[in-house]
Amino acid sequence: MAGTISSMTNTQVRKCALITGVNGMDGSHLADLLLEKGYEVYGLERRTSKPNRSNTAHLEAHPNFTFIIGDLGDQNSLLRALNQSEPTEVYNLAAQSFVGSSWMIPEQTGNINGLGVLRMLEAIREYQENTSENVKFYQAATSEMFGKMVENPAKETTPFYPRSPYGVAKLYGYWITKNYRESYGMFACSGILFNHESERRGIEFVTRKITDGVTKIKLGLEDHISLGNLDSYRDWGYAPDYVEGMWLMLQQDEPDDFVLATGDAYSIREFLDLAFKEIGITDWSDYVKQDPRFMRPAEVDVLRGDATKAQKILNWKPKVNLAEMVKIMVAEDLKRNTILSYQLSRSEE
Ligand code: G4F
Repeated sequence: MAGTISSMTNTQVRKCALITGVNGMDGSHLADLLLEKGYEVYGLERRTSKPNRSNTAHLEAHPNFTFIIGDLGDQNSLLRALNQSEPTEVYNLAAQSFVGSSWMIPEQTGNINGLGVLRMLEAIREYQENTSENVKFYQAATSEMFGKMVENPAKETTPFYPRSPYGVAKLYGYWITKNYRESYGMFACSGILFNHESERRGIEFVTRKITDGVTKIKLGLEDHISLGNLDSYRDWGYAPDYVEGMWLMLQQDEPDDFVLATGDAYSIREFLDLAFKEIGITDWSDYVKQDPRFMRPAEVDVLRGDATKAQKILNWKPKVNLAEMVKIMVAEDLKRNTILSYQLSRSEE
């Protein structure tokens, strides 16, 4: 049974969120935001021998935050999580989130990113039937569904053309969310988010790989960064701005789908320019090697979004621009890698 926030009065509406994928970049930023807003927050994490809580360690002692074990691959665990947390809002952010790996594990990607959404929707449907409670549902859809970009910039009405098993699976998640909204009247929304990054981004993604790499080069820990295609373009925003958009979608009177994007696309080369500039290097050609291992069987060359609808209806706008975000990410990686460098030098003494 869910607890109550001690400061809640009888007239206040209970605000309680269940976040799947809470240990990821978006999940952890969203948990921070909702706790600040006075929510009770439950974070679903998979059972592993050692959970990766590098983004959520600071929440362990928070009085209004609770971890729950569960898995999008296990229907009963989702219903149990709903019964335990009694949420008013569910944010489904758990996924096999790395596009590059989706060619190696296409079946698992389809199972979690596609059928996992169905399992959560079914669990919510059953929970609502059993309790007569209404639960609002957010599905983390993605600009990867646009893939080959039939229209540039892409908006909510742009036809989809996914280019990876990841994008195809996410498209199922998007459509099943829409279908449950239309079939059962559920308050279910998809946020079609273009790339968004932060200092909490996993190291396998290109932005964080670069900011981590340049700081290691500065500290003499590495002499180059190995990358794949440098000529793709992405519309990169700052993740804390984007989780606010997720929350706004669930505060509307009617459920709907929204694109969140900055409207500007930059190449990997331009990202490299900005990151190397932060450590005082203008010509990075000697520090970057192209490695075929990081090339993809099918590439999404350009992603650029049009968030006019979100701006009009949600009053949502990104606050942090790319150069500011790169500055934040490089500064954080520099701090972390300076500690690492110190620890390495101590262990060698
Ligand atoms: O950072 P990436 O791996 O992100 P990608 O594939 O755009 O996916 C991210 O954004 C999606 C939203 O559009 C999300 F749905 C998804 O979950 C994830 O958050 O790659 C960005 C670009 C690609 O074109 C890739 O080919 O960078 C290129 N790239 C070049 N070298 C590299 C590398 N990507 C990675 N991960 N590693 C490289 O060494």
